Amino acid sequence: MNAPSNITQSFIDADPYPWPYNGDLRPENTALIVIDMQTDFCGPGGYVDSMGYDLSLVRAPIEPISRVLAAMRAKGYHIIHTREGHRPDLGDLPANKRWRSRRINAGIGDPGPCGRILTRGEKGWEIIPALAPLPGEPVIDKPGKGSFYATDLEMLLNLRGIRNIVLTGITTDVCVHTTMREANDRGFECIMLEDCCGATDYGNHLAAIKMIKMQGGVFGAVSNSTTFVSQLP
Ligand code: C5J
Repeated sequence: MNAPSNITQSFIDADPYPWPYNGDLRPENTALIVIDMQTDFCGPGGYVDSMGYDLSLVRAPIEPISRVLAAMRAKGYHIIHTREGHRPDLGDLPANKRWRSRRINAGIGDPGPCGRILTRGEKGWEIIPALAPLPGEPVIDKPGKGSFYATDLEMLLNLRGIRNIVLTGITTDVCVHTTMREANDRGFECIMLEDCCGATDYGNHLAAIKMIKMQGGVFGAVSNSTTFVSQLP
């Protein structure tokens, strides 16, 4: 759909096309989604740390995200946060997901330095204080990688008239990518800010970004926090 003719068109420099495709970029129709910036994914003693990955890769996006958050909050854009985690009784944890995590000594639901791993209500499951949601900003609790599966995210976006989604968070190749794919298939216009994302493997981070740009932007477009903040209307 093209922007109504009485609306000024605004674009963010992005790859492979200026985003959004129709220039209809406004606080009313655009949301920032901050994905899974939880201690379990980027803090000492959390799930990713227990698996032995380099925390610096998943902590790198904290500062760029906080700049984007501040800019979008100041201009009145929608802000949504997500958390991956399971019910304390693990009734929403598929057996194969638990089995795989236990094989690598990071059993979901098992005790760890930050409480039970990836379990709702535990310390490790909380969003890190540097990116804490403000009162009124929705937090989507999801049992899977995608933010749409088994959540009310789509309803919330539709009821607010949101068409554009700015994706940030961790990890680039897993929860951020899955959410971007889910959103794209539903017709949302997506952009990923590459320095606002991080993966447990840098090669996977780069590959995930490259995948977005194929086929004319098969899942949307890619930009970065500096460009985005300087061009955000
Ligand atoms: C993973 C996530 N990697 N937030 N979750 O298990 O990407």
